Amino acid sequence: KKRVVSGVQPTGSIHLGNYLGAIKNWVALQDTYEALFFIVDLHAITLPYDTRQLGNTTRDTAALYLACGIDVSKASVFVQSHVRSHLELMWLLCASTPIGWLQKMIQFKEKSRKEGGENASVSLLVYPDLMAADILLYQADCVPVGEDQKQHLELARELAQRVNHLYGGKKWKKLGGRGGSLFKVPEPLIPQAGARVMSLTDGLSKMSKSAPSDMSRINLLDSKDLIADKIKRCKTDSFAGLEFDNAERPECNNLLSVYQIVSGKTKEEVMLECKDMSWGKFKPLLTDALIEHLSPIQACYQEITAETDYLDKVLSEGADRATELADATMRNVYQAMGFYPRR
Ligand code: AQP
Repeated sequence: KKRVVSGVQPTGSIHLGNYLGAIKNWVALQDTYEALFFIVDLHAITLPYDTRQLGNTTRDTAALYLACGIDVSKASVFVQSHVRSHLELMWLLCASTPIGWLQKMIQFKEKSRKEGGENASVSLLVYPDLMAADILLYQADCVPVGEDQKQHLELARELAQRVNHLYGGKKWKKLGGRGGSLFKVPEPLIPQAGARVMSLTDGLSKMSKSAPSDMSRINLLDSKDLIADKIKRCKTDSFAGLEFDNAERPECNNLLSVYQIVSGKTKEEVMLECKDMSWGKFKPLLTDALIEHLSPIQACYQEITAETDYLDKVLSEGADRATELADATMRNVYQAMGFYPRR
């Protein structure tokens, strides 16, 4: 089986965008691939964060992975910081990463500007090295990536090739290694279109954990009343009827797309049903579909979190499995880079 890895940052509540854009796709992937899904807590500290919340959010994110349908008999689920090699490999990769590669990353430019330029943390700059370590450590064949992570995955691929060239092959063999490549070069898995969920208050920005207003997103754990309130107050427009794909109506396209996915209908069915509807008629329909889709996930989350030992056991077993795979890579990398082994 080919191996796939992916993760979500525990930087806030998991929202509909994380679910429809990432976690829901993972559920489909776990049948075909050998999957490792982790909670990337080490990435979550690259921007200022609340130490009282990080642990809780990490636990909630893990519980939601399971509640959304990640099956631990098929996939390994673990917390990134529980497998120390992510950090070790990141450092070793840093040694082969030209600073220029990191400085040209769009996400670094945008996020560091927001943090006040020179005041942004070094971790924000080396974030792509940690992400490359997350992937290369497990010799992943593919990584599901959205538009905003494409550049980081490309860097991971270039880095894998660079390290293979610098330290692999004959040079590694001379040091007693098996020779050949140290890392598999991962391929991107681009999810189908339509999975990008936009903010409820601005159809041109993506739904995001870090947006200041909670009214801009539907969190997977929002109550029925809160979901109803958020949909009632979300941004719409004053055109007649409803339609997909009109660039002048980003909110309309977003809400219809969300409805289509959570109701399990086709685009054509949604069009037939909704094209002549007013917002007043459509909003309760969307609210009900959202509640119906999210209720079983919420019930499952409650069951999982009622029993803390269960989740901890799952995470511990996941970390054991991941450590086994990671250790094999690390032994090779240390050897190929010429380190003196502990005997
Ligand atoms: N709005 C979205 N629509 C579709 N997919 C989305 N993802 C995030 N937002 C949307 C996908 O969720 C996964 C987790 O990404 P992350 O934890 O690295 O967070 P992010 O991409 O930076 O976006 P968030 O969740 O809104 O967090 P903040 O606000 O902290 O940036 C990824 O696969 C991502 O594509």
